[in-house]
Amino acid sequence: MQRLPPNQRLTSNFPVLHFGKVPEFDKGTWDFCVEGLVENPVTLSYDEFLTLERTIDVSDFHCVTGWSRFDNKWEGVRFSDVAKLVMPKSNARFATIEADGGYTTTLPLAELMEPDVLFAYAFEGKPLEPIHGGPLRLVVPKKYAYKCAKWVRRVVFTEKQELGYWEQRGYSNSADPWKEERYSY
Ligand SMILES: Nc1nc2c(c(=O)[nH]1)N[C@H]1C(S)=C(S)[C@@H](COP(=O)(O)O)O[C@H]1N2
Ligand SMILES: [Mo]
Repeated sequence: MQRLPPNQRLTSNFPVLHFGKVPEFDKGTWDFCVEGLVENPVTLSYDEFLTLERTIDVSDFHCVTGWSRFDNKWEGVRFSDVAKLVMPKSNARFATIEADGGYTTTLPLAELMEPDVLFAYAFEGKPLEPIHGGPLRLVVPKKYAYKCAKWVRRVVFTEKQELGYWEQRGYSNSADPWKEERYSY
């Protein structure tokens, strides 16, 4: 199978793409909250987050503007391991991921539970740089990268799907690069 999705071009550098400015990271006040339709909502400090089971996954990254980057080594915590901790209620179907600075994205839990979906705090063996989403970003390899929110602070489990920042602005909600789902019309 062709590894590069349709109409993408390969890049070997790592472009930086986001709106707004890179948030300051203060380890003393930073927290990660998981709430909504869960039995056991949690708020974790950065050090507490680091105690969760660690996973390394190498994956490809596809931006909807047309660049792709292969073999990115991410290290962090699987979404599914976070879900195990909070125990989603039976009516939870989606999650809204919220970042510092107001960026949001959402996905069905069925897709977030894939083993390659991580909340990543390290990249290529080093702490994730702030411009690439440090201290913590979501990585969803099977979707266009606007689903990969940088500077994640909060996850809310929901019954209905909300629309994320780009998804409200005409980008596809399903965002599958192999089907070239770039726009919502
Ligand atoms: N918080 C936040 N996360 C974001 C974005 C953003 O604007 N704000 N842009 C998304 C888009 S469109 C892309 S392509 C990737 C880019 O990640 P990079 O800057 O690490 O290459 O971040 C995604 N995550
Ligand atoms: Mo993007």
